[in-house]
Amino acid sequence: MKPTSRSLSRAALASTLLAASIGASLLLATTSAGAATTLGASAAQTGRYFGTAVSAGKLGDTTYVGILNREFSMVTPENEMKWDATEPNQGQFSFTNGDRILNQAVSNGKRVRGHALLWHQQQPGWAQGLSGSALRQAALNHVTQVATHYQGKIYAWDVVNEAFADGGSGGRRDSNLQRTGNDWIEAAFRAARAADPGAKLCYNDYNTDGVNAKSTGIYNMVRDFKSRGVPIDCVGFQSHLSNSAPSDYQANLQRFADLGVEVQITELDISGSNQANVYGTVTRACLAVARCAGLTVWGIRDSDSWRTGENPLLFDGNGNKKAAYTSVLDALNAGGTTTTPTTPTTPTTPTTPTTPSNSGCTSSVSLDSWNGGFVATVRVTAGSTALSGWSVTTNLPSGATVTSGWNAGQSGTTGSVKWTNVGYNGNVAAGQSTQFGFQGTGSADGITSSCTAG
Ligand code: G2I
Repeated sequence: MKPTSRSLSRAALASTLLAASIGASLLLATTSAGAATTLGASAAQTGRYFGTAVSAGKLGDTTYVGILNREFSMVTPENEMKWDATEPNQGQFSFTNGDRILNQAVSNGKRVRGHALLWHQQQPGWAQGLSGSALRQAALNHVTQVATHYQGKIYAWDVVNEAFADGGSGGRRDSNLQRTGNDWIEAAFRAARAADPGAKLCYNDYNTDGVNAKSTGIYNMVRDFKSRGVPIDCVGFQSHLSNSAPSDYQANLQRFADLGVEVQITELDISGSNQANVYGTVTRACLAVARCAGLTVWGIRDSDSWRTGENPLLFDGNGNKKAAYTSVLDALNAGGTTTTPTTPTTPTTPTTPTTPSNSGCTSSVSLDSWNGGFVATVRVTAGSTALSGWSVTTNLPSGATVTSGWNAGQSGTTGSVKWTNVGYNGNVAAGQSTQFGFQGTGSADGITSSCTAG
């Protein structure tokens, strides 16, 4: 029997419904695959991270740790890797709290941003009392020691934090570090690169969230560093914002990215009634810039924020998601450019091969050079018996002059310079190594070294 038009339309309706329901379930599957439900997972869809500042003192708080483990893929120690925390007395390093945060993060599959090797604030009292070459040497030794301790474990270091002045000058901020010479920033970057060639090295600052005199001063420094081969990989935009973001926020990120550095939002927090919208705007700006590697908020719950009473974060004091959270998550899930991860540029070039001069120990020099200067890192390695003291002679080419050294006693500044262990690094177990370093003017290309035990 011929189907009636009614039964035809019934059949058609049924198949339409069937198709619709298959379509709906397909659509649903697609949507849920593309809509991750945590900040870290949704940022990962475009190759980015989503991080938070973490305080070691809160790692026993189960609500805090629950949100941390669920939501974030990057961690920045809020205070625990700063100079006052890591070197409370000169030459005595304390990594306990920094290590706690790092280990908690790594064991939960997160990466770590190191913050911050040199800053005019949160310096230990002994450093505040230094100036000139003593401070320069202490600062570079600090960079070397801390970056060496965390070598291979840090995604990116804020090597220098907040070195530019606020206001219209576009110049450097006055500080004890700045008074050691304008090249202190590049010397710090070179020392950090020598200590941990695998970490991205960032300059980090605030009030740089649009095109203004301060961000332009930093832009010019980064451009200069890139042109001279100073090892810089990234610029951190803290983004402590109040109710709005500059209209050229994204354009400002993009102009830095166009210099060939990665850009990162490093300390995001936003006060005010427009908070949720601004969080969305900032997130979309990062997503629109291919070299924007990720965003970090400066704390988890409003009660964890340094901005007491301003409630600038994504979770309320009870750990509940706020509208700002949803705004960020939706922006991340809407997608954007896929970020193009870069690897640190200009890795240190090891120069001299190990020169075994006698039994007992060997030495090798890593040089990080720029036009007119260098930082040398010397590794001293014990042979088959332990060392209870060592000395290294470095032979510098003519024109090279040592201006300061660290972790070794020094005799001479040009030509043949002798270095002797200090109290804490004379004992080196068989097969193990210790390091010292120095910086100087001129070119040290061709430097050789030899080590003597005892
Ligand atoms: O100031 C906000 C941030 C600006 N950019 C660099 C960041 O490193 C900085 O973080 C804040 C921390 O969030 C605060 O927690 O840096 C402050 C220090 O300048 C930190 O505050 C300090 C207090 O001033 C100290 O009294 C306290 O002992 O935190 C210390 C540890 O809790």
